[in-house]
Formats: sequence, C-alpha cells, structure tokens
Amino acid sequence: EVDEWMRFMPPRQLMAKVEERMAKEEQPPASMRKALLQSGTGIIAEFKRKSPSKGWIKREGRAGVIPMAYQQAGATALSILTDNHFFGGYDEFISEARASGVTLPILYKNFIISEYQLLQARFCGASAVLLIAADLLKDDCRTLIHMAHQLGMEVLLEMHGEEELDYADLEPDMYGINNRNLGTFITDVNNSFRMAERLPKDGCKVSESGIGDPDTVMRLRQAGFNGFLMGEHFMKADNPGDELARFIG
Ligand code: IGP
Repeated sequence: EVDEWMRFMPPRQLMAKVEERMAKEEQPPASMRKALLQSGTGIIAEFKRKSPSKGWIKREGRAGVIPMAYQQAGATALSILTDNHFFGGYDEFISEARASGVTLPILYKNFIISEYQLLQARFCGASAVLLIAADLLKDDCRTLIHMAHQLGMEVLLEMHGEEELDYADLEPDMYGINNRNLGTFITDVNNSFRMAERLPKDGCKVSESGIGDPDTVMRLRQAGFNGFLMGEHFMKADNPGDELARFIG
C-alpha cells in the first residue's frame, strides 16, 4: 500500500520497503521490451489527466478504472504519469492499477533525476521507467540505467533531436523518440520518421506523442517502430478503452 506520507519516506526506509517487496515477489515485473517485440499492435496506452499544453483532459477518475479498461481493450503496455505538478499524477495511480488487477507492464512516467525516484517507481509496482536524455548528463543517465536494472526494471530512454543520439550507446532496453518538442510543445510525427534509421537496427523503438490515428501507427511500424506511446488521443475520448479498441481490432 502506498500512502500519501510515502513521498516523504527517508531513502533508507524506502530502500528497505523495496527490498522487502522484491524478496516476496514470485517473479519480477513483466518485461515491456519483450511485450513490445512480441506484439502485433504495440500500443502503450497512457493514463494522463492533464498536461502543460492541454490543461485538464480528464479530471475525474482515479487510476483504477481507465488502466484496467486499456488492458481489457488490448493494450500491449501502459504508461502512467506520476508527476503531480504538470500532469496531476500520483504514484498511487500505479499501485491502484495493480490493486485493480492490471498485469501489463507499466511505465513510470516522471522526470527522473535521482535513485530515490527509481525506488518510488519500483515500490508502487512499475516495470519500467522513463529517462529523458535532455534532462540528464550522460554519466548520470548511465548510472540511473544501471540502478534501474539492479532493481529489476527496464528503461525507456527518450530522445528528441539528433544532438541527443549519442545517448543511444548507453543501451537502454527501449529507445524512445518523442515527437513533441518539450521546449515548444510542438508535435510532429515526422520526427520519428527522421530519427528511425539513426537508431540501432535491432533495438526496441518507441514513437511517443501526437499519434492519433491507426494509419500513422501502421506507417510508424513500417519505419521500424515496435511501440506507440499514446495518451491524449485516448484520454480525451468519452471512453478511452473503446477508443483504444478501434486501434486494435
Ligand atoms: C503521450 P500524447 O501526445 O499521445 O498525449 O503523448 C506521451 O508521449 C507524452 O505524454 C510524453 C511525456 C514525456 C510526458 C512523452 N514524453 C515526458 C511527460 C514527460
């Protein structure tokens, strides 16, 4: 159980909780990388209540319901925003999704710069974390990838432009290309098409943001992407699960 006070747990105490959790787990969290490589659809459906560019998308609804609907509609994996300031998220959204029976791999979506946040991710039940190249020095990024692996989690490393491509040799589990420029919020799916061939051939590649129709997903797949991270398009629908089903069927 994750409570409100958990955010202020001293690092040593949180570490002990995580170790306790890992000791009694029968198996580590499901692999997102494997799920994406084996899937014919590859949709990573995101639970995102608000964003800096769009404001509130869905204010109501704690995390139990929509993630479960995503799973039932056939998502390959989930992404859950836990950043509160910009996205109205909480770590509890992940623990609640787990408590409601979500077994798919879950990506802990936040602005991670410290080991403490990796512990938070592991504690609430995530299988993978997002690391953003633009927010991290390369050496720090390397260290965080190593620590995530030690905790039994995978890493989706997000890059946007060419200047970040030298982070690719850190060999994350998944390479993300964000179509949204985090400085200007301008979204352009062509960014993925431009960057695709510059990524390792046999790597697991994820196109992120601004995807809103099945045709784009198909073209991205042809360009070599295995995963398609989609939030806003589903969250703004009256019924996010039904909208996702349209992309699967
Ligand atoms: C989802 P969209 O346009 O489908 O809602 O995008 C996801 O890619 C986006 O939320 C995202 C994000 C991030 C959010 C990608 N990278 C980093 C916060 C931080």
